[in-house]
Amino acid sequence: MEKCGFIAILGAPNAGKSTLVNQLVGQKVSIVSPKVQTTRSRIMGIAIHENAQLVLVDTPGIFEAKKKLDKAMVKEAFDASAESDAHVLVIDVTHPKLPLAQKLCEQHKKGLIICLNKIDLIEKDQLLKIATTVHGFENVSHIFMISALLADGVSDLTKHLASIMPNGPWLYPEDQITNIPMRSWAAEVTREQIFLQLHQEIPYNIFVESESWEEYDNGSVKISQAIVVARDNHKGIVLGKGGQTLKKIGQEARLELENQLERRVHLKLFVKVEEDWQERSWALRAFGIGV
Ligand SMILES: Nc1nc2c(ncn2[C@@H]2O[C@H](COP(=O)(O)OP(=O)(O)OP(=O)(O)O)[C@@H](O)[C@H]2O)c(=O)[nH]1
Ligand SMILES: [Mg+2]
Repeated sequence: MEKCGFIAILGAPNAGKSTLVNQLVGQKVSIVSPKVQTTRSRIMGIAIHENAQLVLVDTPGIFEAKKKLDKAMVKEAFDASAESDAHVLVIDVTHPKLPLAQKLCEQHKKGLIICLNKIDLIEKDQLLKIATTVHGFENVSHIFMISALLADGVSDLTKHLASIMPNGPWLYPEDQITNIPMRSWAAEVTREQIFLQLHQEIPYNIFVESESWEEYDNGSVKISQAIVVARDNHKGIVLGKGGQTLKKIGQEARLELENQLERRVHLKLFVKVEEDWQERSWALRAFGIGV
């Protein structure tokens, strides 16, 4: 009998949700950075364990959102949660934000699986203190202690998730690992580099769009992408002195694309200014990824 279900991966920004999804899938489907609010929309990673297909839904971090954009991101996380068969709350043990976790547990009547993540970074006795506190929260069905980065404890989590999936046919072909269209995924790879190479507010004010994707007979692919910035002065920052910053973003993104696509990639990046892109078409464009 086949089993299949949706698993929402929830938690505060930077808790390690995307790292965990990538580790469960065994390949990188969702971008990761040391900055908060890297993930903007729901990204699905698909994993298989024995007869169970696990559809992991990576979500934007949950926090007290005030701006329109931020509220839309947090709503994505809650919507994903409402539609799922299982719910994993990822807690960064180095910044556990326990009041937020407690509140989420209280609201979550269906039961939450808690992953205490980044255990590679703290002492055992401190971890036990956090585990004891979390154990007292309402609606907690299981607690796992993991390092998503080092894959420590992740296989136990996989086994548990597989065991609780409902009976039903697999929803995706066996070799599919994400539901994101290639073009959107390629845009995410560039956005990840922008997060890694640029500082302060810039990464939060950009949008990357793959405008064309051309395949050649020799197996190579040419991808053109627009980096859309909200202000004129941001354009200069993305370009850098003599275009050096953009060049570096392009080089690193191309390497990652070549690595994952296993073929030669020509990546053409250009920067354009669209002052009101966030207001005008935020939901359509950013949440158009896959869902
Ligand atoms: N040391 C350590 N670092 C980790 C671990 N898991 C994640 N990280 C790091 O934590 C940072 C944030 O990881 P992400 O996976 O992007 O976190 P996220 O929860 O998806 O963040 P948002 O999408 O911004 O909400 C990255 O620098 C990761 O490498 C872990 O188990 N140990
Ligand atoms: Mg993320």
